[in-house]
Amino acid sequence: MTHPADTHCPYCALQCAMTLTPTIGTTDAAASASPDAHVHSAPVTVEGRDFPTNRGGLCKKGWTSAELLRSPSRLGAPLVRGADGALHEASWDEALDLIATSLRDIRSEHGADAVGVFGGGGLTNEKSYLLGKFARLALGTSRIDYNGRYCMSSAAAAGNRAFGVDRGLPFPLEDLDGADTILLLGTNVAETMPPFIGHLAGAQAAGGLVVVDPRRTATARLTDDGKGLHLQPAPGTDLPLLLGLIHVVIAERLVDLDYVASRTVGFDRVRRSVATWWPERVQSVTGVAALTLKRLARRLAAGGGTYILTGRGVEQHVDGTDTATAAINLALLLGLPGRLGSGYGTLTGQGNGQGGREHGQKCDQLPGYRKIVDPEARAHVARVWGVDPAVIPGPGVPAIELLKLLGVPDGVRALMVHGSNLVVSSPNVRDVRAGLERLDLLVVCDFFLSETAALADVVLPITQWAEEEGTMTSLEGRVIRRRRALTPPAGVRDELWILHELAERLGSTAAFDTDPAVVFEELRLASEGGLADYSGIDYAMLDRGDAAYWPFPRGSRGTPRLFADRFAHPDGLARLVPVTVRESARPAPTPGTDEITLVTGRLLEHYQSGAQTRRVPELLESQPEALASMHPATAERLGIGDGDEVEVVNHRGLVRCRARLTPDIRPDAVFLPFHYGDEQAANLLTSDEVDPISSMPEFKTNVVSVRRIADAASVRLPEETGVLA
Ligand SMILES: Nc1nc2c(c(=O)[nH]1)N[C@H]1C(S)=C(S)[C@@H](COP(=O)(O)OP(=O)(O)OC[C@H]3O[C@@H](n4cnc5c(=O)[nH]c(N)nc54)[C@H](O)[C@@H]3O)O[C@H]1N2
Ligand SMILES: Nc1nc2c(c(=O)[nH]1)N[C@H]1C(S)=C(S)[C@@H](COP(=O)(O)OP(=O)(O)OC[C@H]3O[C@@H](n4cnc5c(=O)[nH]c(N)nc54)[C@H](O)[C@@H]3O)O[C@H]1N2
Ligand code: SF4
Ligand SMILES: [Mo]
Repeated sequence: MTHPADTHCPYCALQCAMTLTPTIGTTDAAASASPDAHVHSAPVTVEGRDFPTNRGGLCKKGWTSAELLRSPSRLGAPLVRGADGALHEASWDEALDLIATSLRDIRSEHGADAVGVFGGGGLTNEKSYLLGKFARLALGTSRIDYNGRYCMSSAAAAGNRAFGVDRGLPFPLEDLDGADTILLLGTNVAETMPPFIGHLAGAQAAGGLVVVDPRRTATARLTDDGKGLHLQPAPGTDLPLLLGLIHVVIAERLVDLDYVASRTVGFDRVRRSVATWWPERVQSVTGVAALTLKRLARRLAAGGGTYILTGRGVEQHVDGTDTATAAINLALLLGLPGRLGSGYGTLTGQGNGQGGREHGQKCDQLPGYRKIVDPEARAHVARVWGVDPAVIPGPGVPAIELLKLLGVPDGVRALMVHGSNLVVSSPNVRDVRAGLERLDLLVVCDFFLSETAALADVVLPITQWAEEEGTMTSLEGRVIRRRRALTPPAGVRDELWILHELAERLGSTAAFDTDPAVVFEELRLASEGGLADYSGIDYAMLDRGDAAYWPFPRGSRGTPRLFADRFAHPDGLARLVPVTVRESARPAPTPGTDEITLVTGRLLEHYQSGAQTRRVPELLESQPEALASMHPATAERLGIGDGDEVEVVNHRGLVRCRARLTPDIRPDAVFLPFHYGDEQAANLLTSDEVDPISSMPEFKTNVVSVRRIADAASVRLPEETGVLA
């Protein structure tokens, strides 16, 4: 293949459009001649392409994404753990036969539910759909869930509860351009989706950009002109903050009463539930001044186009669903959802974080965002699959519960991992690692020997984005095409082919096609009539570049904007759901001790567990290690200097890293990115307590102590030692 391919970035949900042009032949010579060979070794060049989400722009990760195609650490053959305990290269037949034999043995000895599947929000729609079908039919297990549980589950639960449907942005991203006011709750888009900030420019110019984050992030700094607002509440206090905003909106009669009466139910109960959250009380809990709260409420109600958007900062908590619900209540009382030029949304994270949560990777779900317990849904999907509905297992368990079942009696004996480096990205990873080590069989499909793959019994090397066809659904709910630009290396395989081969070896009679176009045709049928209906979408229309927003029933033109006339509940009305602060839900630092709150999140240069971006030299060089960001006042109190080696520690674990002092974080918090593995994994410290509604773990606020490592001088870099001397 030598012609350019129009596709999208392999990483986040913004799905920036890019053109890949194969350079094989020319770059080989260039690479060997260059002293800086790795920079030129990508077999395709990457160019940003004009598209509504990115308008030609890409971030550093997108620009460098093609380097991984020929990374020296890319896996080129299946690996099987030998009697010596090490991984050795094997043929595809050997590896697949071994997996199928072990799975059959485990199933006959312990039952079908002894096999678990862990999927990912980075998989194409075709892969996620087929993986869900593979679990239910080829393995016969109910135990499938995925890493979107760590990502979108709280926002999804809140959206389903309020609106009856979960599409992250129920409007095209470009709608934000005309906004007067945008409230960003716990999202740092300037680092997590850099081209996104182009859509904030209008609100910024109008003085209406409001960022709520305990850190003064790159996004918060967009308000530095003094016209916008940065609210820096205590970590984990967004729920009281939002209840306070609702209190002011009601007290100052800013509620859109016509909208509330005609489009919602539940106002009275919400009104009662916020009665005691007067601004001064909110100030004492959150640290945000009562006057600021009032000013913000008035601005949000002022009209002229207001959007409220949430990110992981408010959602990844044990009360994340309720916090997202409070944000939705605020939006509904102001009459925003469904009104042209205003709205509420959540920013989906992973490349296919939206489509990946619609077609059956969730433990309680069938394709088309159908409920696995719904007899009609089962009958419909069973018809498409050509099976008796009774053979489709019932609901399984969400990710954290699945991981707690690893290697325990009556639990899971074998796990297949597709698209997650879960031993770095799950909460409380020490326990997760122990669980993976107890398994009889761990199979990981990946391009690299990630920290999780390194623990596997069998590792299967797969094609990367530029080598495969498929579809993704972006944060806008828009279905787009991933196109193949390159022939994959000889030793790797497409994941659809792997599922097909395994299903065959397991004796499944259901269809597991290897052609993504055929799988998509089946997905269309399976999703037909569901909430996430793709039945009217086909590859030809996507190849033309048509904007395909779901629901897209056959014969329709799709739905760029939801909720204009009705919400997705049977009566068409949105639900205002009263939520309350559960004081005991979150462990807080013990007063009088050195404990502070650990906040975790992302850096611009790295993606997720870092399995990919830590293998891109340019990205690794600019962020080579985890740094614990602390306020200088806190550091001084603890006797910690900039660059000192520290231990961040709690009863779960310990992270060794260096301190970075910055006034941009609250003095009661320390920030760690979660992009690093082994002893720098932030998730050694995070709790696997979950939100009771969404099963989202508490990633964002945990209690830790930070200590200077006494002999820090011996580990300082030479030049720094010089400065100190
Ligand atoms: N560079 C980069 N970009 C990415 C990713 C990546 O790994 N790296 N991952 C993608 C994915 S999967 C996702 S989900 C998105 C996530 O995108 P974001 O939601 O923007 O990312 P985070 O950094 O996890 O969290 C956002 C902010 O929440 C703040 N925060 C922490 N605790 C609290 C709190 O209690 N309240 C409030 N209000 N804020 C809090 C943090 O300080 C942080 O700045 O990014 C996507 N894009
Ligand atoms: N402390 C803390 N922890 C967090 C978060 C946080 O904010 N704080 N955020 C959470 C969030 S929002 C998320 S989304 C998770 C993400 O965390 P992970 O689930 O670990 O996601 P990735 O690091 O993207 O891992 C994806 C793996 O699959 C591989 N891969 C990529 N594409 C494919 C594919 O098509 N098929 C297969 N088989 N493999 C593929 C990659 O090489 C990589 O090894 O982390 C969560 N963990
Ligand atoms: S913002 Fe997201 S989609 Fe765009 S280039 Fe960066 S990682 Fe890729
Ligand atoms: Mo995510």
